Amino acid sequence: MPVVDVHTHMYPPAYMQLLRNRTSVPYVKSFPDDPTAGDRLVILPAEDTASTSRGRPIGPEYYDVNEKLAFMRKHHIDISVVSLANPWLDWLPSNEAAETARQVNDDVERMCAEHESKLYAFGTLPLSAPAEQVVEEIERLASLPHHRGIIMGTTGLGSGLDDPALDPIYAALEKHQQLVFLHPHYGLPTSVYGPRASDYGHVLPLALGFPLETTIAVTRMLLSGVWDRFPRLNVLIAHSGGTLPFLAGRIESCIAHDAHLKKLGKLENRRDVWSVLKENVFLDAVIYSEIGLKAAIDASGVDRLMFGTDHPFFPPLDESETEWLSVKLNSQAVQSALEDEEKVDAVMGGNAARILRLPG
Ligand code: 5CU
Repeated sequence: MPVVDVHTHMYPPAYMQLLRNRTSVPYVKSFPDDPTAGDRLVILPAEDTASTSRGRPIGPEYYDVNEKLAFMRKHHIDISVVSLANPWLDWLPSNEAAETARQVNDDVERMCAEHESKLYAFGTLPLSAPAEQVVEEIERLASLPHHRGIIMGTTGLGSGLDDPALDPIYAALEKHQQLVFLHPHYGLPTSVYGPRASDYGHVLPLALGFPLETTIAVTRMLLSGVWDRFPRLNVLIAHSGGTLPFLAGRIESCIAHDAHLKKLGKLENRRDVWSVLKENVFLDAVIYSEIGLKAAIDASGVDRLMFGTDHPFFPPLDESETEWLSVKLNSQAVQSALEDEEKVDAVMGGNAARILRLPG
């Protein structure tokens, strides 16, 4: 059974150039006040401040395919399904988005073809472009031999994933059976982290902002009836579903007790969160502990869970460490949550091979 990493990012060369040409988030640059820090990648809304949390170091592990392959060898990963890292193309002017998406997706398709049977990809969409152009790229991606779906964030066309203007895009994704890898980026408003937020590095936005952003986005999709209108739309939710497996019961209870929804007749004939979790949702196993992973397994089923690393994010702070702690925590969580070797193999790669049509 292959070991497959479904949550692993890159910034292909065409995208790196765009980041290097920019001076506002997202951008890559070195800072004259800290010449020893080298190039820094500044992508998160909360990290563009002159503090210890200003971006993170960026090196070839973010853009060089040889670094990806070396990481895979070191961690015994046979196949990686790479995706563009956040914030994707969300920030591009509308008139540049479609052409840039084609260039980035073609760069990645070429890279996968050069490493046959080792690299596959989730494509990226020009979400700031008109919906017809987004649909065109979905159709084009469906014909690229190494692409297995698309990655996107939680903002959709600018108003979130419950926006009815997304319906043609959901329809195209459903029609072409393109799996949506849903990934956070924006977190929560920085005010919730308080006046001492910069004392705490990136912990609050990454540990809590990311998963809550994802949970809110998926709940809005559910409340707006996306899965009632598109019952075959499949979503791979990052970080084991944010907090969705843990909060699903509370979400359902709040819906069942909501007088406003009842008055609008929205409590009848709707798909509940449990059925969506078991029929439309896939979860990665990027949660770093057995407890969170067990909740994900209980919510969606062991056959819908897929191993991931989040490489190149979360590298070891001590460069002498060879095996990455972040990877070890995720693979140990799979082992201890499941014990049964067949199920472990399924989560580590068998499920991904089946779901994403990868060499088994
Ligand atoms: O460390 C981070 O900021 C990130 C990020 O931005 N995106 C991601 O996928 N993981 C970690």
